[in-house]
Amino acid sequence: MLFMSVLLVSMITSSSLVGISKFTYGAYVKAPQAPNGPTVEDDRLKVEKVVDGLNAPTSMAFLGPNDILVTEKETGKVMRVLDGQLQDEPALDVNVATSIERGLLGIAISKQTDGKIYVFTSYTESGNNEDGSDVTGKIDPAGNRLYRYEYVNGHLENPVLLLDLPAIPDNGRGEHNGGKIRIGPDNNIYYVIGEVGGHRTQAQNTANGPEPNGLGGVLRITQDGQIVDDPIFGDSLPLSLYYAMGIRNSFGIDFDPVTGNLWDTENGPFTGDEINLVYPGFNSGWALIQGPSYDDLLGNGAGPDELVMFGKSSYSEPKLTWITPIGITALKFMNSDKMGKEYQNDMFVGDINNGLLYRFILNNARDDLSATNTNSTDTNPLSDKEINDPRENQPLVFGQGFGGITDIEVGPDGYLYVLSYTGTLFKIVPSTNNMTADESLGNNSQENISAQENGDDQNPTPPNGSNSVIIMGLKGDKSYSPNPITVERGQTITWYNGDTISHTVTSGHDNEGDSGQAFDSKAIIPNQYYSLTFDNSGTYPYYCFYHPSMVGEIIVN
Ligand SMILES: [Ca+2]
Ligand SMILES: [Ca+2]
Ligand SMILES: [Ca+2]
Repeated sequence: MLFMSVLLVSMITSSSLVGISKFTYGAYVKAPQAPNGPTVEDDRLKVEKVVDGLNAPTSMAFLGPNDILVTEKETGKVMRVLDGQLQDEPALDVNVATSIERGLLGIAISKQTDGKIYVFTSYTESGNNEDGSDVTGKIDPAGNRLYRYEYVNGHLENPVLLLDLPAIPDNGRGEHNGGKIRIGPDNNIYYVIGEVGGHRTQAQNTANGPEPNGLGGVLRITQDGQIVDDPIFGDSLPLSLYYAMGIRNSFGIDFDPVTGNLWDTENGPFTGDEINLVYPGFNSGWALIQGPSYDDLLGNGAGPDELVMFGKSSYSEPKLTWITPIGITALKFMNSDKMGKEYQNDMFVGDINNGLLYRFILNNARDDLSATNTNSTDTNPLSDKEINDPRENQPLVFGQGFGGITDIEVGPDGYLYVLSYTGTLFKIVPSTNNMTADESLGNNSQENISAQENGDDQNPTPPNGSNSVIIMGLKGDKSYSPNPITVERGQTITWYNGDTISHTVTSGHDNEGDSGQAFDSKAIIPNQYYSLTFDNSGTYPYYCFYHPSMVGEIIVN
C-alpha cells in the first residue's frame, strides 16, 4: 500500500466543537462546525453567533425580537434564548424517547387575537416518563404527539394533546419521525411526520398494505385540533388529516410568502434527497419511488401508475434531487429584504451531513426552482434537476461550516437564523465594512483561531511547518502552496485549509480512473488539517474534487 496512515486532525479544543473528525456522506453523519466559524458567499454579509450551549437543538420559533424558543432533541426541553442569553430554566421539560430521530422535534408559535400565545410542539413521548428510556431500557415510546401549550410568564402551560400518532416502528428503528410544524397562511397547523421505522401502509403506496395510520405525510389540522373542512384524501380519520402523503421522512417545510405554496425537503434512503412543491393532495411516491420516477433509483421498476391514490391525490416529480444524499433538513423562505433585495423571497435549505446552507431562486411562476440560481456561470449540470455528483452542489452553496443544520428561520428583525445541531444558533447579518467573510467573523471566533496566531490572516501557517501545504483556494496550480512539495520516504505531509470554503486533497485527475484511488481527504473545512504519510517514492498528482481547477503534485524521494 502507498501509505500507512491517513489522519484528519482537528486542532479544536472547544468542547462544543469536539465530535466527528471526518466528513462522509450517509445517514446520521452530522457535520462539525468549521473551526473558525461559518462563512457565507457574499462578503457584504457575515455570520454572527447568537448563542451556544444548546443540547442537540432541533427547531426554533420566535416569541419576539431577540426572544427565541429552541427545542432540544434529547432532553425534551424547550429552552429560551432571551437577548442572546440562554436562560437556565427551560420553558418546558417533557419526557422523550431519544433513539435515532426520536425526541423533541418541532415547535411553532401562533399569537391569538385575545392575547394568548399558543406554542405547538411535537415530540416522541417516552413510554415511562423518563428521557431516553427507549435506549437505556428498551421501553417503547408512548407516541409521536403534537401538543398545544400556552406561553405564560416564560413557561409553557395548559397542554392539549392534538395528535397522537404511532411511534413504535415496524423495523425496530427509532427513525423517520419528522416533526417540523408550520402555521399556514390559512392559520391551520401543518405537521410533517415520516414513515416511523418502516411502516408499510397504503400511505407508503403499498397497495395491499394496511390502511393509512397517519404516518408518512404532511398532516393538517386547525389550531384546536379539528379536521379542516373539505378533506383532500378522504372524509374519515386518519385520511382526513392528510395534506400530502408518500413521504419517507422530512425535516423541513415552509410556505412561499408570495404564492402560499407549501414546499418540503425529503430524505431518501441510500439515494434521492428531494425538494418538492407540496400542493394539496401531493403523493411523493415513497416507498415505491424516490427521486425522479424515470431514474428508478430504488431499482424496483415502479412508475407513478402503481402509486396508491385517494380522493384528489396525485404524484409529481421532485423539483430537485440529490443522487448522493446530503441529509437535507430545514427549508425557509427569506421573507425579508434585510440581507439585500436580491435575496428576498429566495428559498434557503440546510443539510446535516455537510453543514451547508443552500440558496435557491424560484422561477417567475414560483412553481419550480430556477436553473440560473447559482454563483456559477456553468449551470448546465443542474438543468437535469439532479445533483448527480457532490461537486454540482458548489454553485448552490450560500454558506458553510455551520455544523449540521437543523432549522432555519427569519426572525422578527428580518435576518436569517441558522440552528446547528452542534449547539450553536447563528444569524446572518450585513458586514459592517468591506472585510472578507473570514476576517469579519473575528468577533465570535477569537477563541478558535489559535491556528492562525502563527501567521498573518492572509497567509495562515500551520504548526510544524516543514512538510506542510496550505490550501489557498481556486488558484490553478498555485492552489496548494508549495506546489509541488517534495518529501522523503516515510515523511508526513499536512495540508491546512487556509481558504474560507471546503476543499479536498484527492489523488489523480478529475474525471479519470485514478481519481481518489490512492488517497482522498473528503471535505477539509476551513482551518482544518489533513495528513498523509508516504512510504513509497514516486510522483503523485492530486486535485480538489469540488474545484477540479485546483491541482498539485507530491514528489516522494
Ligand atoms: Ca426531559
Ligand atoms: Ca418524491
Ligand atoms: Ca445534474
